[in-house]
Amino acid sequence: MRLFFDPRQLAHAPTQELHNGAFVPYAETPARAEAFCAQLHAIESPTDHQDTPILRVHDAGYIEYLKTAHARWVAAGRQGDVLGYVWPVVGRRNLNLTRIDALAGRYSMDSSTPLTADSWTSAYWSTQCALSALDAVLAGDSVAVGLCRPPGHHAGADYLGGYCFINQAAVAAQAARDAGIERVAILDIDYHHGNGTQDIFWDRGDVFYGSVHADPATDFPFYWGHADERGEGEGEGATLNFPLPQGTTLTAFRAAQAKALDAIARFAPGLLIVSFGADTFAGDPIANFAIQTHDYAILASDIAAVGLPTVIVTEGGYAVDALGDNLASFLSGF
Ligand code: OKP
Ligand code: ZN
Repeated sequence: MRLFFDPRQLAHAPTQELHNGAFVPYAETPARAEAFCAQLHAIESPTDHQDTPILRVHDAGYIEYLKTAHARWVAAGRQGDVLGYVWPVVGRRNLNLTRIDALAGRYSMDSSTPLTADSWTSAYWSTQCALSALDAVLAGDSVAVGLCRPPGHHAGADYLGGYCFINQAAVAAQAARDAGIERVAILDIDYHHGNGTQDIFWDRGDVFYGSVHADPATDFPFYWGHADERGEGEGEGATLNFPLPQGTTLTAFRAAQAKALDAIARFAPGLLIVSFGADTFAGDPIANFAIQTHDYAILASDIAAVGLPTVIVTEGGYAVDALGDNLASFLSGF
């Protein structure tokens, strides 16, 4: 199984995030990626696919913002990381404003995702890992892994949020479409709903999005991931959400994943992309499910049993000391 990681993914390192009204240490640390790598062998450097596949999914103005936001922040006399504080409420006009604080609101969905001078570089190489894993599978491997950090599933076409800047799963799915695969399915089993991935493919019938996650009535990102969200237009029925209550253990999680996998099998894709988050782990510090380390191998075997060529991209997982074991257990199921 080929695995891809680039050390430039470690550079992005915000110090704090706004959480429940206070600044707390940032949970999505470079140490997470070091934990992946400590446990895995023969990790390869990704191939550089440039910006083109990223721009197939993300808005050009948004990508320009990611590249320049920190320099604009410094030019405005600020210190520390870029963080917005005013958001255009849904329905406000899309004005062509240039002040950094206006842009920070325009291009984000939350206040938990500080942007540093290195965020673009780390997110860029995280995305190249997903694209390189896709290359391996397109060349005939049954499964390959992008060790993606920062993660991606909360990032939409023109917004960052939830520790995410570029949506690796979405960029890989679109690249697979562009390589001639007619239908692509994305299975998202991070603790949090992947609102960005859902938004990107909401009205499309060629990319299926199925997610098992904590009920957004109680958990981030709140405004997406409810069971009645099923896509629209040509995408109607190609989005499926399985929200579960806090405290969920393997049995209920596995049953929900089985429903998502049934729908994926019926969709008959040429490729499966798995957004894997280990924040469903019982010991995760910012999440509330109760999956055990050895459970991940079982969940992965169920996915492998569907028999689809599979690209795995990593999303969340914040119990750093257990992260390597949890990922290794998951990969062992393939
Ligand atoms: C990203 B991924 C925690 C506040 C909530 C956002 C959670 C993003 C999770 N301090 N912050 O889906 O694992
Ligand atoms: Zn998560």
